[in-house]
Amino acid sequence: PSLTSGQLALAILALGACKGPDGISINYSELVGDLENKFQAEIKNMEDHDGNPLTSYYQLSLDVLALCLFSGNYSIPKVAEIFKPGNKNYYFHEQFSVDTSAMAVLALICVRSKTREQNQIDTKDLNNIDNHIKLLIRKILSQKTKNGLLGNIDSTGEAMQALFVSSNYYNKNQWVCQKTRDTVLTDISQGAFHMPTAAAQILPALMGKTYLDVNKDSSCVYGSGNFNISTQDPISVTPAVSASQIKVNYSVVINNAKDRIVVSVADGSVFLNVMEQAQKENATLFSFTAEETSWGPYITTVRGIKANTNDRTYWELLSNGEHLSKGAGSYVVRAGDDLEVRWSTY
Ligand code: B12
Repeated sequence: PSLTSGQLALAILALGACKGPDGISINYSELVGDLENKFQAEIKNMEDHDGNPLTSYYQLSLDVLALCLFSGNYSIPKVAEIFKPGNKNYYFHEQFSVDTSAMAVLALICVRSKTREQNQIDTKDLNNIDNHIKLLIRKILSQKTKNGLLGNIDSTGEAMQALFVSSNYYNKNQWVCQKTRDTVLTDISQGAFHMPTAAAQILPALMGKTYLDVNKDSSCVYGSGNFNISTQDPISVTPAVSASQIKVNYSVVINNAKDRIVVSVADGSVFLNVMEQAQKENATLFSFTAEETSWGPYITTVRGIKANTNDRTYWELLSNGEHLSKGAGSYVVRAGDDLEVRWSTY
């Protein structure tokens, strides 16, 4: 009961992927039944709260993907309706989320091919789903960077999977897979994927696999010897914290009110260490709580104010006015940084 819909969906996908040759047999029907209920609860929440799911579209996509692969029930017209590319849930602060839409493409491709095989889909829904996929892929490709990344380094693996399974929806010359792959391989040796979740999200694409493969009868271990990405040891996966101290500015911003403090932390510290130090020095202004998640500590409350998916609020992390693409547990701060946690809507 404590799992969110997407966490359960991921667990089902993981169990499916681990079906070894000797076959641990798992009774999926109970798990899939639970997932159906959690997916319904997401839709109900959207109906009651201005289209906001309990979690996120990333998780709804995981739900549909797992239900599709593991023969669960879901309504195809509903899927066609909620996954419209213009939906606000594909955006955070008006920034298109490549991760979210990549996951949606995987789910839609699955629904399309499964139901088509079984002649279960009517032409209107099929056309809608086709159009959604086409538009989402176009938007993902529009987020391609000069060095071939799709969105940022942490969305690239999922976007690669989406592009693998949707090659009928774009022209070959719109994406040079090798360029993307080479940039990812270079970043591996620089420790970009030292977090298990980050590694798990990039690995399938590097193996030429996608989440649509998980219910195939493959063993967990692929043919040995053919997997040799990097022989180099990653350079410094966790930043070395040295004895010397640096000074950084830290502020909590709520609407137009800003409370600022200068704190001293050890060189090599991360954002979270700064928050802890500020809290130690002034618990009234700088108290916070964090929850451990698959990406590390997620800041849930600051000064008792709690993030809430129903009104799309959260604590945004910024440095020198820029939205960070790393979390509080991994962003290494530098002397003089202007760090900020800001009460925001996405
Ligand atoms: C949805 C989402 C959000 C939502 C979360 C609330 C919601 N409505 O669910 C919002 C928009 C609020 C959000 C905020 C942030 N996010 Co975000 N988010 C995602 C996304 C698209 C899906 C997460 C998910 O549902 N996973 C599936 C479920 C089953 O797994 P889960 O572990 O239970 O999911 C929870 C955590 O992932 C947590 N979460 C979401 N984002 C982040 C970021 C960090 C650093 C941490 C520790 C936790 C966390 O919220 C999820 C729901 O509870 C991922 C994309 C991805 N590739 O994973 C990015 C992603 C995880 N987010 C990212 C970032 C950077 C952030 C922010 C730090 C941005 C900022 N500058 O403020 C903040 C977090 C600040 C804080 N308070 O600690 C990066 C992390 C990269 C990294 N190397 O650390 C990702 C990978 C996106 C990307 N490609 O850059 N996020």
